[in-house]
Amino acid sequence: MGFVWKSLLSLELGLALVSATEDAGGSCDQTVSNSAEWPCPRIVVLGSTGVGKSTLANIFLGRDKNYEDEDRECFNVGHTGGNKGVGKTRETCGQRGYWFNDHNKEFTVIDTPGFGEELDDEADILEKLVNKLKHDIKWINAFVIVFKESDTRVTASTVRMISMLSAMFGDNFWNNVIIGVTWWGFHDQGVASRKRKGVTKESFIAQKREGLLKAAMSKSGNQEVGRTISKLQGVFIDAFYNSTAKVKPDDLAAVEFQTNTEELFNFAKIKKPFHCKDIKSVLNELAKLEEERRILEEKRQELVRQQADANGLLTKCKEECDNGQTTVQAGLGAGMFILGLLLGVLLNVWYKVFRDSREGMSGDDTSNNSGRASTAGEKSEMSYAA
Ligand SMILES: Nc1nc2c(ncn2[C@@H]2O[C@H](COP(=O)(O)OP(=O)(O)O)[C@@H](O)[C@H]2O)c(=O)[nH]1
Ligand SMILES: [Mg+2]
Repeated sequence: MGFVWKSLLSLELGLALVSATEDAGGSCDQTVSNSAEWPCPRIVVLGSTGVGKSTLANIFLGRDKNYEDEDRECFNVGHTGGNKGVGKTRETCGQRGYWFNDHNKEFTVIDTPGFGEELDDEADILEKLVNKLKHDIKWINAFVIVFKESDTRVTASTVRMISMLSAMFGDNFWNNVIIGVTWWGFHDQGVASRKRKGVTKESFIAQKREGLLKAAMSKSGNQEVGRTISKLQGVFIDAFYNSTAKVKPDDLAAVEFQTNTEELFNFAKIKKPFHCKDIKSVLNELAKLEEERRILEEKRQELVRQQADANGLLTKCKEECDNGQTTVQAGLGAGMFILGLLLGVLLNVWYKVFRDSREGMSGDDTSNNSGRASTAGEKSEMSYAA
């Protein structure tokens, strides 16, 4: 009897544990039909070009970070896709392997192109991605949306990418999303540089959640999606960290590398696989985005035109003002000259009149003076006479 109770109790505990784990039945559960081909957990790396998706995929597989695949574009770091520029992987490919070469941890990683950047062949790239996920891989445990440490804001290309992801995968996709941060060095220099800038893991993830939330909510009115995004987990991985080097136990870089990569693997392992069957073609979304882009471009051009007009008016006005100033200055100069002349003439005339009148007066004065002299002469003569 006691044995039965114990068994029931452990069964109950087991069930309680299963229901406590939100995504019980993660990894390859019985619904996954192609686990022999693509072992679980399955991890897709998504993100803009150059953030380090292929590098991450390679190090997860225990390959060199600069691994080169001769046969295909994916997994080549900084790959030149055709003749269209560096870092433009245009294919989506899966690769089965062992997590950091640990043969107890089989898994699949899917490397994707960096979309969301208005490439001329974007529609083609996206259709390939959709087809690969929908018809070949079919079930995914984790979508890692990758950002670089230096991505201090959520760029237009990221918003574009999220819009497309939301449209393609639908609301449930967000349950399998984790934020992956690359270039996040834990060496002294990296730590000091972030400290100087006031950037912490928490502030970085909060900012990314906010950006993703805005972009996703512009496509979905589902409040549950909002709640999921605002709780998205983040892992910080420096792909350039040498995980094979011998390390001291208190080495921050080693501890962080170990913890974060483990966290990602466990996230993928416990997540109920997302079935890619409902993933929609993105051609409609692309057309919509293209239309939005065209309208924005028109507005931009109109603004540029208005600015050019305003600049023209300003220049013209300035010229006229300058000309006006010159005319006024010239007028003033001429006026002053004429005034000077007039004054000169007037002074001259006044001087002449003054001199003439003085001269006239001096003539009278002489006679007066002689008169006064004769009076004095008369007086002396009179006194002598007296
Ligand atoms: N320092 C540093 N460089 C990285 C890191 N991850 C990737 N890179 C470099 O970033 C460039 C682009 O990487 P890649 O994996 O091709 O980016 P993708 O376009 O997202 O696949 C390459 O030159 C990589 O060597 C990282 O964690 N730290
Ligand atoms: Mg790549």
